[in-house]
This record gives sequence, structure tokens and C-alpha cells, in this order.
Amino acid sequence: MHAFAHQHPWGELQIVARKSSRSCPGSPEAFQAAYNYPELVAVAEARNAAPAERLASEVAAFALSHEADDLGIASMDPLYVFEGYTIDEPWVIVLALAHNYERLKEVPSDETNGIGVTDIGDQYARGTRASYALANWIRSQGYNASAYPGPSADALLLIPPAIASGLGELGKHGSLINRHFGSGVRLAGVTTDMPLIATAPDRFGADEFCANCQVCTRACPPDAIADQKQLVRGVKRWYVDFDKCIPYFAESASCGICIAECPWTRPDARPKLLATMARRQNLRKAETGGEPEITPEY
Ligand code: B12
Ligand code: SF4
Ligand code: SF4
Repeated sequence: MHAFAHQHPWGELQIVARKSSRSCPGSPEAFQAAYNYPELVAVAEARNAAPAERLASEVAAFALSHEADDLGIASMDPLYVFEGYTIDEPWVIVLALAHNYERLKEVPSDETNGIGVTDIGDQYARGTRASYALANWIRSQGYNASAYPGPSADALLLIPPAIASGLGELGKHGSLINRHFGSGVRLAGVTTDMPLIATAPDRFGADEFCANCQVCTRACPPDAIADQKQLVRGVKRWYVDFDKCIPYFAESASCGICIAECPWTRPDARPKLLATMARRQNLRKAETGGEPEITPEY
């Protein structure tokens, strides 16, 4: 079921990037594990008839005990599916796989140091195992389920359902920022017709913080990250110029500097940032007489 590279809009470029990343020590084995897709089991005839709330909590418990570090559940939107494809299942579960920060911060990788790109491959491999394990568990409960692990995740766009389901906010660098792991997370998807309950979006102040931060815009070697929001397909949001990113990305074994340098990714900085943003937002709420809406949990 996995789409061939030529079917994906950026498939050919990902092949170029893959070639340069494979020259880094450790990377080939890590990515080989990411592309090692287990078999999907047959859908059981007997259905688990528990109510949706119960099924959603069983899904969460299973995923979190099978390598996922966080998850969100969103109802499927055709906007999450690449043009020319269809996904019939009404629910999408997005899994987050956290990077090892000490390893991620070694990016970009080259022939002498493959630590950063190997951690990327390792997290994709965890995403492959976690998404297939969850899809197979759902199938064992009598419902259909498909797995969409990274890097490409086939026909499923991952960041928009991740944001809708509370896994985090969109950062200026175009990637998701999660309250527990910052930008240092990989995503993988599972779609299903098991009745579930959507999880709520999570706003902890990342979008507001980005407005006054320029760490990624300054760190990006080809200057691909716009400092101000732009109108993108009718929505005003952070914008990355991929005509600038892609050549550097392809030559530098997947780059990843923007997510590694983001202050939210640093384990020592993240709790302070969460507390500062919660204080700022709640002060503003108090001034206008509303309920505090941002919690400093991490
Ligand atoms: C193609 C692709 C690339 C291409 C093109 C870049 C791109 N983002 O489009 C290249 C090879 C350059 C690339 C680079 C990187 N990628 Co990439 N990439 C993908 C892939 C396969 C598809 C994305 C896509 O089709 N984009 C085309 C259009 C839709 O892009 P866009 O309009 O600019 O929209 C982007 C965001 O704004 C957001 N988005 C889209 N629509 C909407 C709508 C709203 C309302 C909002 C708020 C956001 C939003 O999602 C898009 C993804 O970046 C996804 C996996 C997947 N299936 O989703 C991974 C993915 C987005 N990449 C990822 C990462 C981490 C990277 C890199 C850091 C590389 C690295 N070393 O890992 C860089 C970062 C570049 C950057 N600054 O964004 C992760 C992001 C994880 C996270 N924390 O968010 C993903 C999800 C892979 C995964 N399985 O984890 N990537
Ligand atoms: S992946 Fe590298 S080149 Fe692309 S936006 Fe991030 S820092 Fe810039
Ligand atoms: S480095 Fe700063 S501006 Fe860029 S995404 Fe992270 S917090 Fe936002």
C-alpha cells in the first residue's frame, strides 16, 4: 500500500536526500528499519462493541505502551489527503515519536558524523513499528485500520491533523511544536473506522513566541524561513520557501537544523518557556476578565 516515490509530489527529491543521507555512518541501517513494514493482520470478525470514549482511551493506552510518546485523534478531513488519493476511514490518529535531543543536535550530518541523521532514521523506525502495532491492534478488535509512517506517510498529510488533534502548534519553521518535546518529534498516522472521540487542540503559546523569536530564521543556511506570516492558500500562516530549503536539505543529509535549534526543543529551556507563555497569556486573560486558558504543564 505504500506509494512509490514518483507518486508523491516531492518523492523524487526525497530520493536525492536519501542518497546523501545514506553516506553517513549509521544512517542506512536506521532508515532500513524505518522502511521495514510489518504485515497487517486480517480484521477480526468479532467487534469490540465498547462505546467510543472507551475505545479512544484503549487506543491511547495501547499506543503509549507501544513506542508512541504522545498522540492525538482527529476526524478525517479531505484536506489531509494528497490530491489524487482517497482515504475512506473517518478517523486519523497521529502518533508523536520524540527525538533524542543530544543526538538530534548533531545535525547536519556528513560522511564523518552521522549521529543526527541516524536519530532521524531511528525515530522513523519507531513510527513504523508504533503505527503498524496500533493498526494491527485495532484490526484485532474488528475494525479496519491502515498505517501511515514517515518519512513520507503516503497519501496522508500529518501536520494539519496533528495540530487539530492537540499535538501542538505550527512553528515559524513550518514544523509542529509539541509541549512535551518541542520541535524534536516525528509523526506517524493510523486511519480507522473504529468509533473514536476527537482530542482538543492544544495552545500553549508557541505561535505567539515565534512572533518574537528568530532563532530558526537565522540558523537556516539557505535563508528559507520567512520571518513574518504569509497568506498561504487562503490562510495566514508561517511560511517556508522550499525552493530554498530543498537544495540544501538534499545535499546535507536531511538538514533538520531548524527543528534542532528551536528553543522549544531544548529540554532545559522548554519548562521555562511553557511557564513564561502561560503566565503571559493568563495575565492577559485576567486583565480582560476571562478564564485562564493556557496551563504550564509539561
Ligand atoms: C514533502 C516533505 C518535506 C519536503 C518539503 C517540505 C514541506 N514541508 O512541504 C522537504 C524534503 C524539503 C522536507 C523537509 C523537512 N521536513 Co518534511 N515532510 C514532507 C512530507 C512528506 C509532506 C509535506 C508536504 O506535502 N508538504 C507540502 C505542503 C502541504 O506544504 P506546506 O503548504 O508548506 O504545509 C506545511 C505546513 O505548513 C503544514 N500545513 C499544511 N497545511 C496546513 C494548514 C494549516 C491550517 C496549518 C496550520 C499548517 C499546515 O504541513 C506542511 C508540512 O510541512 C511530510 C510528511 C507528511 N506526509 O505530512 C514531512 C514532514 C512535514 N517533515 C518533517 C520534518 C521534520 C522535516 C525536516 C525538519 C527535515 C528533517 N531533517 O527531518 C525539514 C524541515 C523543513 C521545514 N522547514 O518545514 C516532519 C515534521 C515533524 C514535525 N515536528 O512537525 C514530517 C511530518 C515527517 C514526519 N513523518 O514526521 N519535508
Ligand atoms: S531543513 Fe534546513 S534548509 Fe530546510 S528550512 Fe530547516 S534549516 Fe532551513
Ligand atoms: S526557533 Fe523560534 S521562531 Fe523558529 S519555530 Fe522555534 S520558537 Fe518559533
